[in-house]
Order: sequence, then C-alpha cells, then structure tokens
Amino acid sequence: MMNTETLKVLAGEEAAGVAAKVFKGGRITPEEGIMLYNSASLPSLGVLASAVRNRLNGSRAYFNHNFHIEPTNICVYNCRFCSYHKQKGDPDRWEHSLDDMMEIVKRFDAEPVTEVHIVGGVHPEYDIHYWGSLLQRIKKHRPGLHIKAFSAVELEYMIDRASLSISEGLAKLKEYGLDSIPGGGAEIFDETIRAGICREKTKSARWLEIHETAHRLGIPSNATMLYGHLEDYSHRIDHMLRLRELQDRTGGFNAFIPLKYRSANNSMSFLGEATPVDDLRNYAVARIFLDNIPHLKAYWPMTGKEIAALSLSFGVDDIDGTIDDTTRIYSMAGSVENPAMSRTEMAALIRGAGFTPAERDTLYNIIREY
Ligand code: V47
Ligand code: SF4
Repeated sequence: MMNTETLKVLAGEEAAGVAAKVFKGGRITPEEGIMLYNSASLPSLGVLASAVRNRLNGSRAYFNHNFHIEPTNICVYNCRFCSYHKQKGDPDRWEHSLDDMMEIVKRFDAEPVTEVHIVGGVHPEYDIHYWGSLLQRIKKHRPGLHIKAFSAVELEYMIDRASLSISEGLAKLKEYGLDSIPGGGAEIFDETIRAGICREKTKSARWLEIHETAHRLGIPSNATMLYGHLEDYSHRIDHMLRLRELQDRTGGFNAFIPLKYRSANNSMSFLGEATPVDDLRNYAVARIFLDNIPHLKAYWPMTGKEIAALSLSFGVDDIDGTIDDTTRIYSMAGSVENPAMSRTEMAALIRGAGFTPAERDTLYNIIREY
C-alpha cells in the first residue's frame, strides 16, 4: 500500500484519493470515473488498473482457440459507423447457406477449437427456426463445441418476428443449442448519442433486457462499448454504469470488450479515430470502474497485436482468440486483413508482454498454461 505523498506524485493531487480507494479494493463513483478519464496520468492509470487486474486475474492473460462464422452481411439496419452491411443485390454481399456454414465448421474438424462465434448482419428473411437449425446442426456434428452466437440486435429481430417474449425466444434458442451470447450491438447506451450513430436499431433498454433475461436463463454473455465517435467521457461512464448495475443483479457477464470506432469505408469517416493513448486510458478506466465484470478483453483483430500486448499492462487480461481468418467485420473498417494467430503466436505475444499465457474455453476454464 502506498502512502499519500507517493499517491499524489503518481496519480496527481486530484486522483490520489481515488487511487487510495482503488488500492483498498473500493468501488469508484461515476464522477470519479470521469475525473480519471480527464486528469489521471497514463502511468498512474496503468498502475491502478493493474491493481484491479491482479486482484481478479493475477498475472494470467487469456486467449481461446476459436473461429467465427459470419452468416451474412445483409442487414436491415444502416448504422452510420458500419463498413460491413450491404443491401440485397449489392455485388459485395454474402449469404452463406446452412450447408456453406457447416462446411466452415467441418474445416476445423481436426483442430482442438473450443468455440464458434457466430455474428452477422440482421437478415430480413431468416427466422428463429432457420437459426435454430444452424445451432442444431453444429451441435449434432460437434457436441462439445461451445456456440457463442447472435448479438442482442439479431436476437431481438428473430424473437420479435416469431412473436415470442424475450424469455421464450431465448429459452427456445437454448434448446436449439445456444450456449452464450457475444457482446455486440451495445454501441453506446446514451439515447441521444445512440440516435446519432444507429437510430433505428435495438434500444439501449432492450439490449440490457435481453442480456439480463439471458443471464436469468443461465446463458452467460459479454458486453461491448463502441467508443471514439460522438460520445464524451460521461457517456462512456454512463454506459459502463448501466452494465455494472446489471452485473450486480445477475453476475452473468464474463467479459467487457471496448471497441474503438474504426473509420474506413463508412459514413462517419470524417471523425477520424481515437489514438493508441486514448485506447490504453480507456482500457484502464474500464478495468477500474467495472470492478464486477471478471474479464476485460482487447479484441486483437480490431486493436492490432501491438496495442493488444500493451493493453495487458492497462487492465486487460484477455486478447480473444486465434480467429483463423474467419472474420471480415474489422478488416472492412480498416483493421488487420485476414486475422489469424496460432496458439503459439498468441502465447508468445503474451509472454513477451510479461504475462502468463493461459488458453481458456469460453467460460474461462483453463485448457492449458503455456
Ligand atoms: O456491435 C461495427 C462493432 C460489433 C465497427 O463478445 C465496429 O467476444 C469499430 O460485438 N469500428 C460486433 N467497431 C463485434 C462484437 C464482438 C467482437 C469480438 C468479440 C466479441 C465477444 C464481440 O462490432 C458491433 C459494433 O459495435 N463495429 N463496425 C467499426 N467501424
Ligand atoms: Fe447491421 Fe450490425 Fe452493421 Fe448495424 S453494425 S448495420 S446492425 S451489421
């Protein structure tokens, strides 16, 4: 434990009190969170976030052996930040058939992958039973593969279309084989900013309701936050506060994943992008503020390998998975083309940053320490 003078030197006069609280394991207020964003130095944020990280995850840094299926990039919505969605008839669209998607699954038959991550656009024609048959076919083919599928936006659309309640729809999907839900579609919960970037899609309250209902049905999930566009720090803290309150009620979130807005090929390109320093500050404040979500993930196909490695010293304990070149959502917005890393490469990246690599399954059971 550091004395007050050391804390003042490290964190600055204003942040010293907050630093003392964080070191004692206390929870910070929204005002304190905003203050950290505005005035704490980068090294002091690294130290504070590392204190929280070490308490929750020690020196481990996790990754998993996974692949993605992106069933379609056709989408009924038109989010301003999205470089990915296309309309029917566009030459760059894709719509994989169920057989095509099973071919992707079968490509991994000889590999010890533990998770398939399935997310795509909101296709106007496919219903809950179509998606259910995909889940069933995957489970039949490979019962041990964990299926993390469908953002709350896709779920809302298929469940509303079937005239089911959220609870009925999620229970049906669980029966079909859904194991957990990824964190997409959260964007930023503040209603005014949300209207500026994705006016039509799933309202914040509905996103939260879908995740809360899933947790109550025993379906864990992740949560994301899209940052670096129209929002300010108070909106980021408001977003994380809504997640922290939900997590206090259910404990169902495994990981929080900040997603930096990437500006290529979409209608908000004029905004540019947050800097690497802002990315690290954001990871750190998230780790300090969200004291009840066990894992903080840097999604490396979005951040790049270098920032993912650096982020481990700013609160991050998870750099997602091997991916194996099965996602296009970020390369279309300006990130790494053809993302793929072997398990050995992921372990080396983590070890090079000074942490202990741990291969995990979706629920953070350890498969192997490197
Ligand atoms: O909701 C779309 C984001 C999300 C852009 O749960 C963009 O493990 C930045 O949720 N710049 C979908 N972000 C991806 C997602 C995800 C990814 C990795 C792991 C997990 C998990 C979930 O991608 C969308 C949106 O926030 N997004 N376009 C863009 N131009
Ligand atoms: Fe559709 Fe998702 Fe893109 Fe929005 S972010 S337009 S919901 S694919």
